Amino acid sequence: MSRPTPEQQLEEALRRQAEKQREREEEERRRAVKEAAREIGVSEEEFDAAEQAAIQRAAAAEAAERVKKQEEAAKSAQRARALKLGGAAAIAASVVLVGAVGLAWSMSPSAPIQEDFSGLTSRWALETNAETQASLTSVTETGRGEAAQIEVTHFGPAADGKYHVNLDLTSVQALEGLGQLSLFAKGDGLQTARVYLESGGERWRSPPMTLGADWQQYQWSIRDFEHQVRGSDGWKVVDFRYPESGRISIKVGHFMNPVDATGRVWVDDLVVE
Ligand SMILES: [Ca+2]
Repeated sequence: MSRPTPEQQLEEALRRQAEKQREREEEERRRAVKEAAREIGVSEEEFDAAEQAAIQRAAAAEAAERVKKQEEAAKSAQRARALKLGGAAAIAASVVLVGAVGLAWSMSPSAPIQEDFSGLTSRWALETNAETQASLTSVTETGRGEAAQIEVTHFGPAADGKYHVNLDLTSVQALEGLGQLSLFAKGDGLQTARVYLESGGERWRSPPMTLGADWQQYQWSIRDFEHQVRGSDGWKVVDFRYPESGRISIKVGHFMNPVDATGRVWVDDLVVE
């Protein structure tokens, strides 16, 4: 092999210089993300673990994309979804390259949540303050199968004047990447209910459901929920951000219904996707 020309040597030097520059930039970006993560309380171990998870997720997303491509005969809805996944895989891959863990976290949507309220009491629990009387019953409704019925016979204010009747999904749900929440509801006597997503000192509150005598579907973007943080003097509305996880709570107490109201609220088919 002949000796490289000065032009070839220059080209090689430039190529190496560009590569080093790229490596420096990637390292710099990774350090910046790590610093940002530390500022929001993510430890180095958590950061490294999340980065590893992001690499694995990107590999899984690419594998899923390959399978998707082999199923080109799918319907148009499935094709649209495959495109979406393809985009996510590409972004996840580039995100891993720069070590942008924060972005990678948002690239891993949780499994959709679908609750049809069958076998109600194994997953849902009614929670009230001590002064209030209410009950939870599984009822069979035409066309809906089992549904949850909340009956309030007495709202009793606690010392702070508040009263609550909450139907809680007892396990914490992964909510990352989920953007829509819908459920069916109706009411008799009680006119309003809301859905809350609760996570420690943070919660997300849905707009009100104004309940009618007939089943109606309520559907919101999670973006329409009010993000609140608990401070020393109660809950405060803060800038919106999406929840990563939380407990789903359907509430009919104070703030929703007057203290002298009594009646029933039925809910069914809750979906978060
Ligand atoms: Ca049902």
